[in-house]
Amino acid sequence: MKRILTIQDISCFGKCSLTVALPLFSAMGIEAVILPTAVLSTHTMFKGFTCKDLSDQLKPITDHWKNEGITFDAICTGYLGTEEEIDTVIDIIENFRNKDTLVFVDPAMGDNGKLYPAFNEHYAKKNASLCAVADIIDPNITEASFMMDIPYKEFYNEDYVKELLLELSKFGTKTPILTGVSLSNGKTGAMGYDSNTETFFSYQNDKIPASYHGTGDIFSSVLAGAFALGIDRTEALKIAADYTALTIAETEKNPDKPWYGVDFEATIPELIEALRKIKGKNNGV
Ligand code: PXL
Repeated sequence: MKRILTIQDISCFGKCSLTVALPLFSAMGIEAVILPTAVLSTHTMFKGFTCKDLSDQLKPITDHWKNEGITFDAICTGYLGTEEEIDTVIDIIENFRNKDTLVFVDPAMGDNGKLYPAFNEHYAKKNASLCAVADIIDPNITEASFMMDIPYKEFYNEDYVKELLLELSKFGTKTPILTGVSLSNGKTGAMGYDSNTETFFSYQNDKIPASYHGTGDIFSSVLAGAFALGIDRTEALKIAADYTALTIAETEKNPDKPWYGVDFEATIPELIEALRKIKGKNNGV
């Protein structure tokens, strides 16, 4: 069984970061090891959230793992807290990676042209150093533009997306993937760039005209999990995008329409089924 380390906060209420990554990795048949960077009462879109920083625990926890000889097939990161914490996370990655470890970074820090309340532009730039040590990164357009000081565009064309990807690849990441990319009216998905082969790849599906918090973390967890399982990149984009879209559609049926997080639990059977089909195909069944 593949083992993945996921480094991000626990928002006790709100369905994001570790409270979605852990169940999704488990559903995907991956052993999930968690390194919580902070405990928050809710995610930061709620007013009055509490936050206990756990930065001083990261080194003792990971030192213990090292002594126990614990290793990871993949390491992924999501929402972090401070610039110092980014440095600690880079050290942890360097300490645990070997030539086969997949390092996946989601520089989660903003959306819709704005940074989340806890962050500023300096923090955004610091994320570039974390992206530099990753094999795969999956910022959205907001995060990419803040990291690189390229103006954010709400309306754009494919050339803009390609320009962002080429600039992201200059960080040193082999495979940057931009999420929330719409390449035509009524569609959304993701586009990536493989710097080894200098080729772009993308996947688009129908855009559901609804917006919920936490969908970026859901997309990112499934994408990281798919890569950790060795699924090829276009299939990985498809499984993550289709699952996210299905989850939004399912949430739309909920009369409460919980803005703070989607009903991803309801669609886990379809995720498992999609993975089963890929496995069947790869085995030639
Ligand atoms: O990536 C979403 C996220 C994760 N964790 C916390 C957040 C957010 C988005 O607002 O506030 C604490």
